[in-house]
Amino acid sequence: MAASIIDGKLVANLIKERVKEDIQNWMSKGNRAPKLQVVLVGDNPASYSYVKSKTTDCIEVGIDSETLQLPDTISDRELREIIEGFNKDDSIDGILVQLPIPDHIPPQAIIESIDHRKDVDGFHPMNVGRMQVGQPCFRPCTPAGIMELFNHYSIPTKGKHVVVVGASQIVGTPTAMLLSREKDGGKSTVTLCHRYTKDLTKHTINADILVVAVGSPGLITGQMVKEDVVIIDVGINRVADHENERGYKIVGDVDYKSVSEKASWITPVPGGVGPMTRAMLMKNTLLAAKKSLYP
Ligand code: BQF
Repeated sequence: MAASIIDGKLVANLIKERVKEDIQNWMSKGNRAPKLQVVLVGDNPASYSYVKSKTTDCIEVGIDSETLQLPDTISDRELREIIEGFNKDDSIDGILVQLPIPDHIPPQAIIESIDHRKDVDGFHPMNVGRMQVGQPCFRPCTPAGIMELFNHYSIPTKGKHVVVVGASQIVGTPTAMLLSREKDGGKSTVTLCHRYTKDLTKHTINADILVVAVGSPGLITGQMVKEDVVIIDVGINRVADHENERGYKIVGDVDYKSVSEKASWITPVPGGVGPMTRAMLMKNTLLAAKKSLYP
């Protein structure tokens, strides 16, 4: 049986539509528009295009946004001073530093310099810690988007065996956390695999739900999964494709052809998890403006 498609683009549009209505409602009560301050350091073309798409989303839903572009020669201290200025600026609700940042700047110090009440990416230790203990917090956008997909398609997670491949701070680890949690979580049994995992198939073959976020094109093949598995493919990889006019195409970490023959549900790449990440940023920015998480 061929897998049903988890249409992230469609669900993201629904979420953005809801955020847009919420913002109109919020503003009709005399509040100003939410504002997102984006910081882009250096000239990584992928980062530039991610920022561009986020600011387009802002316009679509009615969030004011400003992007500060900084040279990659900026120092760690200068960048932190700029962020501290944004922390103090009452006209700014959310602050987003587009990652990755240049190698000479330690990202953790930058993340921690953002006021956790404006941390719409949900990477600040205050938000990470509060998420673990089930307190209101900004949830990181990709894991939160994945949870929304299960919710929208009524895909049960309770008591399921979820295998997460990739233990990154931004995707794998918080996804495993949210899925394993009882309160507002997936209530799943979670296995978290990473680069040191021996015999990956031994784990993936047991997954009821498989989340893959490693950045390795086609890593997961049909032989590595069981029949009716639910596949969440977070990978975004550029591979050469001469049939495409750009000379490349974007593929996930899952070999779509062989895996979709066995899966019950699968996220496509593009158009699966990626659009959800963007939609959840809009949701977090509205939450930041309402100051409901941290009154
Ligand atoms: C899609 C990101 C790696 C490193 C830094 C839609 C996005 C991607 C794909 C997107 C990502 C990945 C973002 C699709 C934001 C997700 O249709 O498949 C949207 O914009 N993303 C980012 O800001 O920084 C990254 C991945």
